[in-house]
Amino acid sequence: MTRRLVALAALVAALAFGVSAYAYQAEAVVDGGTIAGTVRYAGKPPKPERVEITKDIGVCGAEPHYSEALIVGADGGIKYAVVTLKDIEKGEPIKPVEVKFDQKGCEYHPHVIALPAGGTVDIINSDGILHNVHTESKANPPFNLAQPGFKRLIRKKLDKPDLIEVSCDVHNWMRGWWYVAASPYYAVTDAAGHYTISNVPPGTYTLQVWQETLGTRERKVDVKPGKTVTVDFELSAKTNK
Ligand SMILES: [Cu+2]
Repeated sequence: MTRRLVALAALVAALAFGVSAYAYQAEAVVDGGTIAGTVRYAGKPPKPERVEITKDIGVCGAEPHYSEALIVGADGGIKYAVVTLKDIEKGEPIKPVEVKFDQKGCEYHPHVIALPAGGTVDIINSDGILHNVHTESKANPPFNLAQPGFKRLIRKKLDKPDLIEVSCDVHNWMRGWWYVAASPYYAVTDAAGHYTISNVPPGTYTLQVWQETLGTRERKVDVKPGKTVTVDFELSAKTNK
């Protein structure tokens, strides 16, 4: 491909993922504000589905497994949704973050991680048996790496914003997600569905929530100097887009 075509392909990939084509710029944040809220499931939450363990029962079957694709708490809060400021152009610098992604009991812990572009994932094998780490990335190079029991750590740096599904070809029930954000303004919801994004430069932005089975949803948010603004999301299968 010519250089122009490569650049065009990168732009198309960026637009497809929903990030803007401009580069994020670091600048000192004066009188930043906070965005906080809850991501909830609208309606009656589905029952967690039991996952059948068919292999390496001694290690993988020690605890019962349930699908983590949609975890709804007692008050409707959704765990593992990712909230980002989609169109922020400037703000606090991106730090070289390292995030742990552990394979334990033949499950990923945690099920969803988020990190900024340029961050590193520490892929840990706590099980001492063979796993393989198979990524379906779009902007970053995909990989499919065996991680035998003796290989405790694989480190992978992710340079570009991306949304990456991770699976294991040895244990076909293992599923996880890596959300690589374009800025340091991102959060993963906790078990109650709460998130907080702080030190945001005052201004108006598009706040996006993503959940692996319910899709994405956006809200405009106006961040005032030194204040906290509350933005809640209600997601259902119907809000999927
Ligand atoms: Cu595995």
